[in-house]
Amino acid sequence: NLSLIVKPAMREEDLPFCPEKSPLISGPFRVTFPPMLTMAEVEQKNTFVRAGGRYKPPDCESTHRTAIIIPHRNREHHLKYLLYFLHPFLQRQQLNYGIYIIHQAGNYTFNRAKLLNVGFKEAMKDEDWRCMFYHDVDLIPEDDRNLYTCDKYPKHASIAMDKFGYKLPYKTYFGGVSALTPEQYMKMNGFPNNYWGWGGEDDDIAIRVALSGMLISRPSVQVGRYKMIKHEHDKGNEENPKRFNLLAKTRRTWKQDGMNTMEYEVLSKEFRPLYTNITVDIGSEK
Ligand code: UD2
Ligand code: MN
Repeated sequence: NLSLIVKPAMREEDLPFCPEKSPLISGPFRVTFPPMLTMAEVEQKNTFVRAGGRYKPPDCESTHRTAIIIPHRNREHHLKYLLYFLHPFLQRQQLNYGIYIIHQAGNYTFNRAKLLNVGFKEAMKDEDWRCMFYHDVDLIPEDDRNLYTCDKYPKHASIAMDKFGYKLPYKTYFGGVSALTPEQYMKMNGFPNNYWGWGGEDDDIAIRVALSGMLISRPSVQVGRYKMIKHEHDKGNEENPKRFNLLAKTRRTWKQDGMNTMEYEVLSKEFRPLYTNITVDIGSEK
């Protein structure tokens, strides 16, 4: 009887769980930018990544499902370098992950926080993600002990950046890279939709965390290290002069503005080799 000796192919459910601490993690690594790198080369280095930028460890079942949400417009050059470092970084952590680029359509003033809201909602339609990383396109982690998993409280991960001398610029700083579970995100009604242009939205998010009764979790300064790719202020993302007024009102407005009120239209969703690209019309300031 052949069925006794022919071993059925290994099914996914048969994989053992990955160990609590990944054996592939090695700590700090050097971040330098190969000058001639092309997206095609980054793709060739990452043939294990499935369409839409999805990955699962081949030999064990990950206990983590993390989506990376990246607000984007006109930064393809940075995106290429981020993907070059981030895919291997996440794979060394043995995560089940997906990378989403939320691309703002049109030329109207940029709105980072609203794009992050769209990213949350659209990514959750794909899969029951347990953790979302909200990630600037130009920040490269420098230590793979900086785990891309969620904590008991909303996590601010980019606490030590080269541009701020590898320390926090101020105590409640929440910009750059942060991570929330869907429950934490819903508890604070997501992020504000009304910060058009540069600045303030990260402080608003930190205020929402506090107003909804949560604390901020952080990795250690040795581990939460990032390099920011140098850049000028973008056209279409000028400093938002209204940010101070808006921040003064967050306490009164957070329940009426956020996850429960965002309006947008998805123009396209493409499963590219190293990421899912969602192009969205988020409208303009009312
Ligand atoms: C800081 C914060 C950032 C955000 C911003 C104020 C750091 C490292 N980050 O970033 O989280 O709070 O201040 O809004 O301190 N983007 C585009 N195209 C554009 C404009 C912005 O893709 O035309 C995206 C991109 O992902 C970028 C992010 O928005 O990394 C933040 O914009 P930035 O890098 O110009 O601002 P920066 O470095 O002052
Ligand atoms: Mn930046």
